[in-house]
Amino acid sequence: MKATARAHPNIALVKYWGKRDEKLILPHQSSLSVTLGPLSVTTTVEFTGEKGADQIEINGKLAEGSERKRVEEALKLVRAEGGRKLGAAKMVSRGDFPAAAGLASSAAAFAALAVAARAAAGFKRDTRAESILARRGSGSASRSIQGGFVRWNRGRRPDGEDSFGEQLFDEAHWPDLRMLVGMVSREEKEVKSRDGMRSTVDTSPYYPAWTKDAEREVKEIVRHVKRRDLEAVGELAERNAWRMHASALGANPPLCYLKPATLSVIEACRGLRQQGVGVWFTLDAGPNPVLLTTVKDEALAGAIVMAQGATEVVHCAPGGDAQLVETHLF
Ligand code: 2P0
Repeated sequence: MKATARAHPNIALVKYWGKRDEKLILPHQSSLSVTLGPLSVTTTVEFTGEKGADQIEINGKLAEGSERKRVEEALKLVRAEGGRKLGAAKMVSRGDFPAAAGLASSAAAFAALAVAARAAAGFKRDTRAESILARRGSGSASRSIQGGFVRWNRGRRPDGEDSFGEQLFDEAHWPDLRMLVGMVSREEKEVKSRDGMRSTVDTSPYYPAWTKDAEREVKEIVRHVKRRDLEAVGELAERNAWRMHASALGANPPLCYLKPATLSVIEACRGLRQQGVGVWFTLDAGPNPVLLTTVKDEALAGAIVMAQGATEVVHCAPGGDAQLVETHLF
């Protein structure tokens, strides 16, 4: 009745920004991401068989408010499938990277929770069911069940059963690809992704334009990733990130996730490219740029981010699948 899982976060190259169903977390568009190894979240879940409230601890603190509610909802879904006899759950989760700093910690967290909770309830591994459960916690988590390059299919069904992450290429497909997260800010962002995307859908006149290109862009990036064409991937990822941020800037009130240092890094990237260095950027809903490069140019790309005022650069490579591990957190 106890299981522990570890999952990596992911960074989208063609992004998800906006829900067509808030409760089931169904997106307006498909998206494609690469898994960020070695960063990870580890989660242990035990179903105690007893009555009472779930006990939920995240990064050393008892979870409260909306964070607690989201975990409770996910556990409830597992109980609905596995039966009431499972009882209350105890969950302890720990990440090895800063939460809410623009890195999608919720993606790794809900992916690890989905794998651990289903295993603790006695289910065999099933990446589709795990991805759907993870999605109910946080949309991007549907892309962290499998490693490498994962497409979250938009799906058409109102019940969301066709909206899950699907691995297209595993982590061995492009082992020298590097994603460098430039920590230009460690502050929690003022507007969380969930609220930001809702406001963009509801108030930005640019939102329909943003969704219009999405399915085509996913198809296009799959072709570029297949050929391991960094220039084509980089150009498309940059354009897609700018358009996502443009749709958010068009919201009322406007949503600007960028800081001056974000733009400095972006400018520096462009400068490096003019000197023949292969480096592009993408951005999540936060100020920390993620540079896309390869081993060859990794050191130079990292140095330029530090020179623009980053406090740290986190070096990532394509990571593997979410896995069950033997060492429990309690
Ligand atoms: C993505 N982001 O595709 C996009 C790009 C941020 C910018 O998915 O409301 O934490 O829990 O589904 O998944 C972050 O949003 O939002 C995100 P919910 P989530 O990675």
